[in-house]
Amino acid sequence: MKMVIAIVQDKDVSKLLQSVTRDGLRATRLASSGGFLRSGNTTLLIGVEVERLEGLLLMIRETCPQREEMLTLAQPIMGPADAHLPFPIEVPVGGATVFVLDVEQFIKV
Ligand code: 2BA
Ligand code: 2BA
Repeated sequence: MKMVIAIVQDKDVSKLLQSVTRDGLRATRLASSGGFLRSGNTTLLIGVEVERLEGLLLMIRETCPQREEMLTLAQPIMGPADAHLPFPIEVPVGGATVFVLDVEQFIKV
């Protein structure tokens, strides 16, 4: 068994969870946020049998497209007064950041 940790954008979660459960897979959803943009995202824990892993990864690829997001950073400007000039940068976000871990034991008690 593998544990798939998928960090996805909030807007993609419901579609992905629909596909996951429709396929008979199980998942746990955690509210999370990224260290860089500091905005909300969702972390899904999905324990799957090895033979279903590729299908799951395909599902994630199909439901979580990559997008560009505008982020406003405050850049210090040199001068007599300490000033910060806000400037927008475009950051690619998504599709999904996925970690696949080996599961040593899966126990239900
Ligand atoms: P955030 O940390 O909010 O990052 C959002 C996007 O900002 C990232 O998209 C990436 O394009 C950019 N970014 C992040 N850190 C950066 C940095 N130090 N310098 C320049 N650009 C940076 P993704 O790479 O698609 O990541 C989406 C979210 O997935 C991240 O949200 C974070 O929550 C998670 N993530 C990505 N890589 C991770 C990792 N190695 N470990 C744990 N979480 C990770
Ligand atoms: P359980 O199988 O006892 O699962 C309880 C909770 O444990 C799940 O909540 C989920 O958060 C987590 N979980 C279980 N197996 C997991 C796995 N392989 N990977 C990640 N997390 C896992 P819910 O998703 O709300 O499910 C509640 C109950 O509904 C489940 O109890 C199961 O009896 C049933 N169920 C869940 N998904 C199903 C599906 N795709 N088809 C049929 N029944 C499902």
